[in-house]
Amino acid sequence: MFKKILVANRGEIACRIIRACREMGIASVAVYSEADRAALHVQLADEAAGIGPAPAVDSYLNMDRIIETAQKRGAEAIHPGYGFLAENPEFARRCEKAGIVFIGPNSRALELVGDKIRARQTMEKAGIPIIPGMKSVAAGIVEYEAEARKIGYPVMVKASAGGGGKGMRIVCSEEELRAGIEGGQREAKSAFGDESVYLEKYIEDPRHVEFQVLADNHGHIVHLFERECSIQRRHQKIVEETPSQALTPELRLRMGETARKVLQVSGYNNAGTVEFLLDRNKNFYFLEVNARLQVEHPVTELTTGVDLVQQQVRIAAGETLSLKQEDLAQRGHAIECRIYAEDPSRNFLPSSGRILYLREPGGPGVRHDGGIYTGWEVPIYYDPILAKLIVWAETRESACARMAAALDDYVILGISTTIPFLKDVISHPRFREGATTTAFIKNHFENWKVKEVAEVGLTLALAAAALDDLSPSQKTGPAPGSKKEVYSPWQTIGRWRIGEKT
Ligand code: MV4
Repeated sequence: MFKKILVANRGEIACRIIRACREMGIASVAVYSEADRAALHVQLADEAAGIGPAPAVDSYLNMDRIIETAQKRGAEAIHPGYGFLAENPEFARRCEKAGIVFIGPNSRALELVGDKIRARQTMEKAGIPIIPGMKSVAAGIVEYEAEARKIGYPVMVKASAGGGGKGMRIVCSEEELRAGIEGGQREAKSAFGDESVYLEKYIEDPRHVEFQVLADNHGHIVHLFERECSIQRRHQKIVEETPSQALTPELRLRMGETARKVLQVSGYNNAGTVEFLLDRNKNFYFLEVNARLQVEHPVTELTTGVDLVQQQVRIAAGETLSLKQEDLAQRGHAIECRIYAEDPSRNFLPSSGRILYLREPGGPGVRHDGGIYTGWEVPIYYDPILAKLIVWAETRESACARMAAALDDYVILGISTTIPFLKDVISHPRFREGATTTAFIKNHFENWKVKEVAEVGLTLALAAAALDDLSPSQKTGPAPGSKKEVYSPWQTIGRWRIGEKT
């Protein structure tokens, strides 16, 4: 087993990985940019090393600097987390060359799954269901027109180097095709430096169901069931859960076996996620492989009891999978809410600044994966994810209730967050019914605004607390309009969770 691991990431996921290392008796090295000197992951790790200026290209994406730091500090392996260098085949190859273990798939598998067209070819040959459409790039518009006619409108333009919705266009008729292709090519070129696009049949209002898979370096592959990730906004996931309400035991079995086969034919190792689209008639289609530990991995951990980060480390160290498919089962229900530093009342505008007060929820079945603390200033340079709130309960209904209560119990003051928005999503009748498709947010939460009263109450309390010099023992007199004799902002902040919002 490794003695020391460098964690090439920041925020909540770096903290998550550092904690796994500690539990396994492995020393951790955090890396940080100039904007992250005071970040939580730096405080949690056994060692920390500065790797450059705030912009990610100068720090968290600086491959040479990170590999050099690992060598200097004597780390035998690098965990990339998600984002940044996590799915970069060049980084994996450079690690391999430098004699450092990349905790993730081998560079050849990363290359294959990163190329959507090649992946589609591979999957089709293996008999894995793919969305009807092209399996190579066309030479020009005439060929695209012929292909689109064969597929039948509406079609979808997709970037071969893509993923996450970039370069995607829906095209409903031949008149729109040229503009769709050219727009997709332009976007793909600027986002990935590769303008290759292809066409697929457009599937209306699908569900996004993904399977967690683990593959060791000795040919053993297991899946750890699904995650339902349909609640998204502009390809940004907001709420994830498992099990999916859309699957029957029989469908789950078939999709799980398909997911294992996807990894097998890709020559894949370590943790991966196989994404499927599920149409209205419950046909499923392979979409892509996410070759990383995913943001939403905790819901799988809570329902299967498997620590996915520890599994990744063991696999990377060459151990044989100790898990057997027939021993794995889902128990209960888990839901995750992503807490972003964004203002949901202002079109999810990123919000930066100092966290003046943080109270994390707790209690049975409540897990908080965060990268924040009171007094920390949220930098503007990176993905605005602050933390994840994950709950587990025996049934979906009780998990919803637990999540609603935990969100009410969660206070972050000083910056705007998605917490109030998440409360409304979780309490929405359609969500409670499990009617979660990719159109859910668009259909029910367009132009959502935070409720006036609640906002004013907490802002007042915050202002009063600040005037109070953050001293909980002091009283400041009655709040404007309050019937109470004495007013304590701390009581207001404290009562926030039970809904007494003045
Ligand atoms: C699709 C689709 C409909 N038809 N492909 C979006 C991200 C990328 N991974 C694939 N995506 C989609 N591909 C066809 N042929 C609809 C989406 C899609 C979507 C997929 C998963 C989760 C949320 C989504 C939101 C909008 C569109």
